[in-house]
Amino acid sequence: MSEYTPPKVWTWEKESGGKFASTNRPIAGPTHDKDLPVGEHPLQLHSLATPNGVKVTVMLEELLAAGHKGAEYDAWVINIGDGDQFGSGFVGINPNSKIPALLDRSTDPATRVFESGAILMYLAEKFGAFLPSDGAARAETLSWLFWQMGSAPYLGGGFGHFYHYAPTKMEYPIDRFAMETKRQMDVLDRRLAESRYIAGDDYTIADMAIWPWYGVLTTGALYGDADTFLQVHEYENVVRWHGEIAAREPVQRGRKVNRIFGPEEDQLHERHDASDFDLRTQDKLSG
Ligand SMILES: N[C@@H](CCC(=O)N[C@@H](CS)C(=O)NCC(=O)O)C(=O)O
Repeated sequence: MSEYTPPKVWTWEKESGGKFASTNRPIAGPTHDKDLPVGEHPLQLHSLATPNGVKVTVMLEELLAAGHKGAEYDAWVINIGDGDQFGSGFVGINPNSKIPALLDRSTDPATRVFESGAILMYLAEKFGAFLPSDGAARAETLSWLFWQMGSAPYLGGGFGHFYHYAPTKMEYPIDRFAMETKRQMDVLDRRLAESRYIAGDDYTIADMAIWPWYGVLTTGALYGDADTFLQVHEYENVVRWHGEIAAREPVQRGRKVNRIFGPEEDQLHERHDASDFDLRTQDKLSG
């Protein structure tokens, strides 16, 4: 690796290269005016089926499957590759310009919620589901929910970025973040050796937050050959837990919402009604 001597003052002079070079900027705020669309349901989700987006669509599908009719929602695509996250309407509901973001129009005025962990908590509290109401069980669930929020940037922004997306491969950051990712997987593996779900006997928002990152990592679907590189099959309890959650029908539905990549039958770009899963996936629309 060639040595880099930082100048006294950092300046934004050139694109850094790599997959996200065109959207990365050192400033916040909107780049263009664009209103968000509004559907007929109280809950308006603006998102994409990345791991952070999938957490919320899985939660909404789980709530609906559990009979919470008030969880009906419209899901709209924010294509982060095209810079939709910098439109004025989206920045209005998430000043941090990242998916997912939710607008709850059942309150007056409407409530905006951003950060996937905050959205999961908001929905869990609104419907009284998937988050124990008090005591040690609630503390355990929130501890693991916030563990995910603090840990996943090392997996995604650290390991995934330098191992898979960075334009040149550098040993130092790959080594550092591979070590941290394996440590985190071991944390989960030991926890899941002692309990069925992350927070105990019950399936909670902690599982929904952690599964799309660390569960899906065991399948080889994240970051090229990362599953082999990190020998993820060794985390047997995480593999067991991943499979159990992957088999849930609401999870299978939630994973398709706002997906604009992968097999056409798994892509439901917008979701406005439960029947959309049968009628409006991309294979049906293009066939
Ligand atoms: N901590 C945030 C992270 C959200 C996040 O990083 N979203 C990514 C996609 S997974 C994004 O919108 N990136 C667009 C960008 O950085 O411009 C959360 O959990 O909601």
